[in-house]
Amino acid sequence: MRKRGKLSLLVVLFLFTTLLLPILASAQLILNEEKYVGITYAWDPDYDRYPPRGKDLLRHDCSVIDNGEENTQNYGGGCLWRLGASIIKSGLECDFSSYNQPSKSLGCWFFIEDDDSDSHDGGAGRAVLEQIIDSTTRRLNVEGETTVCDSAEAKEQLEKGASFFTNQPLICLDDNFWHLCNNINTGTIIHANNYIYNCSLDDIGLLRWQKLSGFDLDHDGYTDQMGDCQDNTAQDFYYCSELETPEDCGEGNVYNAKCSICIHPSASEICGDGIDNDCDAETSDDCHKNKEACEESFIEGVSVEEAPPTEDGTEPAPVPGSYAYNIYRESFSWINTDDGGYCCGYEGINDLGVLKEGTGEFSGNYLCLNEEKSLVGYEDAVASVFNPSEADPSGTADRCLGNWCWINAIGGPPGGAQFHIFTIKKPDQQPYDVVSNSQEWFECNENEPKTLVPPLMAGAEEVSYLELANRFYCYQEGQHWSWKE
Ligand SMILES: [Ca+2]
Ligand SMILES: [Ca+2]
Ligand SMILES: [Ca+2]
Ligand SMILES: [Ca+2]
Repeated sequence: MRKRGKLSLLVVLFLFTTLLLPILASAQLILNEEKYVGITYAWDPDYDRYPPRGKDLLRHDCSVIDNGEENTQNYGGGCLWRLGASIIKSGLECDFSSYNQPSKSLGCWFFIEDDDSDSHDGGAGRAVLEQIIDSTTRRLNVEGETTVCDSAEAKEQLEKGASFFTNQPLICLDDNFWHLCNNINTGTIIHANNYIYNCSLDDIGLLRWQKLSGFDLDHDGYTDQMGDCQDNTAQDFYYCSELETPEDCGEGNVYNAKCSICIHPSASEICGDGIDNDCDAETSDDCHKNKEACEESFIEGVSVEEAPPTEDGTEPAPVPGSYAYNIYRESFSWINTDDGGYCCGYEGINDLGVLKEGTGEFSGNYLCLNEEKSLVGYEDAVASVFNPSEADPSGTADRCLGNWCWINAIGGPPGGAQFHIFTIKKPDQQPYDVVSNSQEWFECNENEPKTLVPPLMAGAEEVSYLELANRFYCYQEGQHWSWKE
């Protein structure tokens, strides 16, 4: 690797780690991890605390409190059990020890402790999937068998469905855990029954698990109604089931990109795989119509400050920056053309010797070459065209990324390609030469004129281009169409 290449790689790495990672991170889906294996709700019927409606569930962690002690201190309250917590309490007649793991059937454990003066008794049941307990009065819905110890009240509560209340909502998910929405984890999402629930504040400032409209069958965080253009996992390849979250897809992983969980509006476009990876037709899957994907370069995001104002006056959403990729995971060289552009090198060996007219900032007549000498013959004196200067105010520079280069006929700095012969050596094909008359490239083959077309510009710095052009003759030399001086 050349020194300049190393330096620019370091610069890119520096930018990536310091500036870009936070931008990328904001695009990621944040799953709610605040989860509990069970809820205990305690009350004391002897003290007329039944039913406990209207009392907030206490959200302290039962797992860190001595067995049995918490309930006598928290009549009418409750607490949350972490996975694997010790929940065998002295005085309980039933064995609740297996309840420190999530249920094997869909649903989440809910305990009711009848905390009266005789003994710690109570019962356990399984709340249904999508059961929510929050500041709205909702009935507890228990499915299947309940386990009850010496407490008709607990049984009644579990089976008839009592109402409970909390300002920090809990919801029972597909993973059979209760997930907590609080002030710290607003913005997190979770899946239940292929719906998305979002922990957020409602319009009167109460925390809610809010159900988003539409389905999210592939669990990528986007419902069909939020712009997921591929949500149907039924068409997925077998290996896609190993991907649990969109982060598992990996940046620019061409193999995983075919899975529906990796196809959504925050995904990066990978040109050439036949998939609209980011559900946006503007970022083309055609590598000759997608500059960033051709070059594998970073697309700048839009900050809140830069974002255009919204119609309804709400805060505009920032657009995170992202990379674009191509299926070969290689950087190719790009120019704009009248029909969009062309990605030199994307077609592999077929791109050797491709000629295109660049437009706009890429104006000029360009030849697509690879610096590999087994593919392109050239003199060492002109090797610098494969390592062009980065800053070229004239806009006529040669353009290289990786081994592939667009070489401008005008001859970009420092040496310039004009009047130098390049031999296109495609495997299994007759080699031929290409030379620039300082304006345009000319191939030497049976269809081309025998002498080089003189350029319109007579010359520069006491060099006569006309004279130079006149020196070149095209003829067949054995199996090689050659320009000769
Ligand atoms: Ca989806
Ligand atoms: Ca999807
Ligand atoms: Ca694509
Ligand atoms: Ca796209």
